[in-house]
Amino acid sequence: VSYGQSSRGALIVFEGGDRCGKTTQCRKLVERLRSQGVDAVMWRFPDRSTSIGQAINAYLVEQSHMDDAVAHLLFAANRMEKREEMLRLLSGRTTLVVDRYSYSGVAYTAAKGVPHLSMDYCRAVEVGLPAADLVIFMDMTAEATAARGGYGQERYEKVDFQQKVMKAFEALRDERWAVIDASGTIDDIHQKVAAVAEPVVQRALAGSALGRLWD
Ligand code: FDM
Repeated sequence: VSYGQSSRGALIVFEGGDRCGKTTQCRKLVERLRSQGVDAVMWRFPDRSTSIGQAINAYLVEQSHMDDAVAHLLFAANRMEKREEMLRLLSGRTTLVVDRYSYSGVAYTAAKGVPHLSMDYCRAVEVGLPAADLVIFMDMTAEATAARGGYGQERYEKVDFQQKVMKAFEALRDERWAVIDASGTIDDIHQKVAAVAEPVVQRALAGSALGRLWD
C-alpha cells in the first residue's frame, strides 16, 4: 500500500444528486475500460452488504431513525472499513470506478445545516482515505432528477433537500472535478465520461501519485 509513485490503478468517483444516472455511467465506463484491457471494477458507497451498510440501508429506507452525527459517522465508517482493500486493489493496478464516495458523505450531511456538523467537521472524518484522481460530477437540477422514475423512495429524495446538496457539492469542487451535463443521452454522456477518464487511468498506470483527502 503506497501513496508513492508506482504504476497503480486509478480511483474514479461519480458524484451527483439522486437518480442522475451515475450507476449506468459507472457500469459503462467499467465495461469500456475492460474492453481496452484495463483491469477495472465498480464499487458503490454506501456498501449496503456489510453490517454497517445494513444499518445505513435501514436508515435510508426510513426503517430506522438515527442522530444525524451517527448517520454521518456510519457512512464514513462504511468507507473506512473498505480502505485497506481499496489501497490493495489500486496498488495492484486495478482501477476503481466508484458510485459515490466521501464527497457525497460531506455534501449530504452538510446540506442538513446542523450547526455542529459543519463542512469542516464532515471533511475531518474522511481523513485517511485516498482522494479520487477524478470526480465526475453528473450535473442536473434537482427538479429534473425528481421527474425521473423511482424518485422519492428514499430518505433524501426530496427536491428542496437535493437543492441544498447541489450547493454543498459546488463548495467541494476543485481541479480534479469534471462537471458533465447529465441531461444528454446515455451514449453522449458516456463519450464525455470516457474522454475525461481515460487519460486519468493512463496517468495512474504510468505512476502518478495517489492523493489523500483533503490535500
Ligand atoms: N449518502 C451517500 C450519504 O448521505 N452519505 C454518504 O456518505 C453516501 C455515500 O445515501 F441519498 C446518501 C446519498 C443517497 C443515499 O443512495 C445513497 P444511492 O442511491 O445508493 O446512491
